[in-house]
Amino acid sequence: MSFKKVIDAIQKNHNFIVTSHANPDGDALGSMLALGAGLKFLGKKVKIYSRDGVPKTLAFLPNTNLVSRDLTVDEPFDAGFIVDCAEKERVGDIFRDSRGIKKLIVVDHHLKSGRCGDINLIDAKAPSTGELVYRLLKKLKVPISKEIAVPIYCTLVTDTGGFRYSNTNSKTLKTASELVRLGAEPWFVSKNVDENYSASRFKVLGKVLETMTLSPEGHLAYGLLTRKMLSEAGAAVEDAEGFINFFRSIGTVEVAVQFREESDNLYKVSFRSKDRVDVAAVANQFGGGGHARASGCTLKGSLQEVQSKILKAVEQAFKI
Ligand SMILES: [Mn+2]
Repeated sequence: MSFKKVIDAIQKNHNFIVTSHANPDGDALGSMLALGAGLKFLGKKVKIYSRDGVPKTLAFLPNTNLVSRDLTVDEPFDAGFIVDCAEKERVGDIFRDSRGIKKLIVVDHHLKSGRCGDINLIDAKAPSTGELVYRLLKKLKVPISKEIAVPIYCTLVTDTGGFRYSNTNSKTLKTASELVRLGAEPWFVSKNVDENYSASRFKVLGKVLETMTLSPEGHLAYGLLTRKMLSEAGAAVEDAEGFINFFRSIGTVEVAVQFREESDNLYKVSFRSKDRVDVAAVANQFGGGGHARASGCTLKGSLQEVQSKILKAVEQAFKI
């Protein structure tokens, strides 16, 4: 763990960019906002960059007005942070091609991390990237104000499924307890994260649930989300977040898979597992990544081709 190197880089530099993967989720955005606020407290100049801006569902977080969607390839920075992701290309094309960032620092908790940073602070055991940011800010003696506590608490809620997933342990709950003491309100965050959906979400959910296929022995469930379903329901991709968890929640299911049509002959495949199948290993076979219980990859081909490749790999994974 290279906390020391990261702390050094923060102390020696002034002008930072903080970013994460495109279509940021709660952990990505919460980590950016908390780190940004911490760096500002230390007197640093900070640009928080998100190619896709702030999703509506996360607009309740403090300081989202400071998130910028604009970046040019030559914009100069002493150092750049990528959080919750370790591949420059996942941030977006402009960031991937940027020439102005002198030192790149990755803070991430994914199992198979791209480690594209000059410094890589990676802990696959951390429940969220935000928890790593929290540890970093404490080591930097940054006082944890409410504007830091709330986004970090949000990273825990979103990445642990509301403190239910296997990445939740007593330390996670202790951290959450500290954050609540420091001003994060559980109901405020949960209400915004889990009870703030659009009605069109449920219209498209109905269509996706109808596509569900269950394997004969009931261990595998998979479903499909197409662009047509989204447009018929008047829904955006972000309205369909987390549908795969419905498939995993079936008692007999160990692995759930969702195929989402991204464009013609291009599918985003998401995986969830319950207890034993390492779905990060499955996603890795197709150039994707993630965690043992939640992962994803993108595949080219017709739906039939993509499904047959993926379902074969999942079948194999059951045998390991
Ligand atoms: Mn994460």
